[in-house]
Amino acid sequence: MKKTILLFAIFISVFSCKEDTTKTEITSVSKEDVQVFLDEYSTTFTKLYYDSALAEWDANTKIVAGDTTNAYKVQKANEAFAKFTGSTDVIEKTRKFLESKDDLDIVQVRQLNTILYSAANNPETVSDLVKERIAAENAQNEALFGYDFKVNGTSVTTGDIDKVLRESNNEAERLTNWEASKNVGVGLKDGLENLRKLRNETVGALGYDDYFSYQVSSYGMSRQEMRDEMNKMVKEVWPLYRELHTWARHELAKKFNADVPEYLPAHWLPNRWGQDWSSLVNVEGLDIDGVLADKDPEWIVKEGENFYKSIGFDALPASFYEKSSMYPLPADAPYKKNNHASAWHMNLENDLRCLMSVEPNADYYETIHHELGHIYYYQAYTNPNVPPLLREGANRGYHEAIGSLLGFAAMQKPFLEGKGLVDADVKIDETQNLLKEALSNIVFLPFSAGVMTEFENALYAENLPKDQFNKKWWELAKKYQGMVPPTDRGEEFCDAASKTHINNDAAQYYDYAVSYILLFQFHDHISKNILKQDPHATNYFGSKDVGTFLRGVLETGANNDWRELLKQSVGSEMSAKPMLEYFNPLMDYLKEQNKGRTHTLPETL
Ligand code: X8Z
Ligand code: ZN
Repeated sequence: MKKTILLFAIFISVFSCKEDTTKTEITSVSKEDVQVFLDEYSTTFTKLYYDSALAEWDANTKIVAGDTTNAYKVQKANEAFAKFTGSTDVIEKTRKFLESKDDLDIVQVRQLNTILYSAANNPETVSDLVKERIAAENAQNEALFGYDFKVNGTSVTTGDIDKVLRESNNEAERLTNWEASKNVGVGLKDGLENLRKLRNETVGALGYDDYFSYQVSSYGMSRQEMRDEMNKMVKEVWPLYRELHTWARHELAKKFNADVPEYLPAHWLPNRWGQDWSSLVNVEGLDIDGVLADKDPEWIVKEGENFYKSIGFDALPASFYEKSSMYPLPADAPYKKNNHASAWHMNLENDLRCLMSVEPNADYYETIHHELGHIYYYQAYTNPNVPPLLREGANRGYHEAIGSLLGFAAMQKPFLEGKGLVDADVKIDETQNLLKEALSNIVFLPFSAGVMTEFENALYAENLPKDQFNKKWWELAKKYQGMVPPTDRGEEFCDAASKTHINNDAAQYYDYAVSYILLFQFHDHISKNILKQDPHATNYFGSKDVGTFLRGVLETGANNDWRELLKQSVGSEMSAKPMLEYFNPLMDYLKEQNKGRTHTLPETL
């Protein structure tokens, strides 16, 4: 996740200590009055935001068992941020100003709406609940990232577990590692139930039905509209997913010398949640893991930056390298850090940081591009035309799409060839390559738009009982992913909570589904209209035209409506069409492979 939103979501009125235009009775509203209010608000907001980010940064990069210093600092900083953003005085003034919205500039109106959106997460009227939520969020984060993963009694990193799941042919070893990866959920279940209540109750105070509806509202959509949109996406990719599922069942049964199972056992898949199966295929001549294995992690980071520089973006500021936390801690380090990649816009200015655990493999090659996409998005909208309150993506899905787009492009053969990472003379099997891409991009949608979205909808909006958390999770995994647990997983477990976002990026995972759809829309446009290359074989490297196009999308931040921006930039509405078109050539191959095989997933969802 990117960190801006998370912090936006967490807030004193220092207005009261100023001699203030904001306190006076508003009779007629002028743009100037509103601007004074917005400027004052933004100054305080930015300062408190930075304090919060600094405290959060420390709490996520050095988690010491039993140490309460970080928790205390996070609590203080986030309470100050909450008190300010949720102040009743701010809410009343903002609402009053919005009554005259027709007389204001659109950018002013959008800032006022952002103020109300932040306020809804932290209303002063329920300040005790807000404080309780801040404490609970921090405790959950510590329990998640301070957790000591153990395999056969030995501490391991999540990177170690991921490697086993990607590479091991030993089913018993896979099972032990998979189970070890889920044990973290056990200690998170009570916390998740408590957070569900606190999140729902805090946003409820300003009229939101539930926390899911609150998070979705930032797209200008209702809960049901988002669910419908997600459902539509899954339906659109379903025929292809169904073929991939059938293919994978047979492929994996062969690998493990087992009968073909009706559903995919979760520990057979090369990812803790079954969200990415791409490492099932190794494309000869395009072995990125092989190429990267002997590189330093630093090299991978620099390669990511070089790509962005090549299309016309600036070098990263020196402070990025000084302040980021890029590499994994050893398994026996006396403290832990957040092991899930994130990008931070610390002060909504130029303090930009990544928190990662980069290792030299294809997953991290993709992830460094993803995180740098957030960083370059931050940098692009940090300009005088975008006020601090609108220094966000056009929507959260856009923010996730940009870096994933460049990560995707940096895996295509002409790109790798141009960099000398693969041999130009080697012919690769295009179908296998497309299959590998589908195992990442298509396979992700039933998980993101289906399992994650429907689980969080049930959790927040349908009051899913605690003694059904695990049952629901696995029902959804079976329905959408065709995946089942290796053994019965009772309610003593909370497997959903092994996924970072369930704990600390709540009710937002559809952002990633949106981002994959947008990615293919952007990629289609760039390939066909800018590079004039086949979307399956592009080389973005060095193209200033690609950089100019992307900058145009990024530099306006949240000044505009995201739907309009999409129409302006790629000329169409949000649509899975480019994605489906991209993978269409794979259907024939998969049907041929699956001839005579039984499909265990229904034809339509
Ligand atoms: O969480 C992330 C990013 C956070 S900035 C690394 N992603 C999702 C995940 O890991 O589940 C990227 C794609 C999906
Ligand atoms: Zn991200």
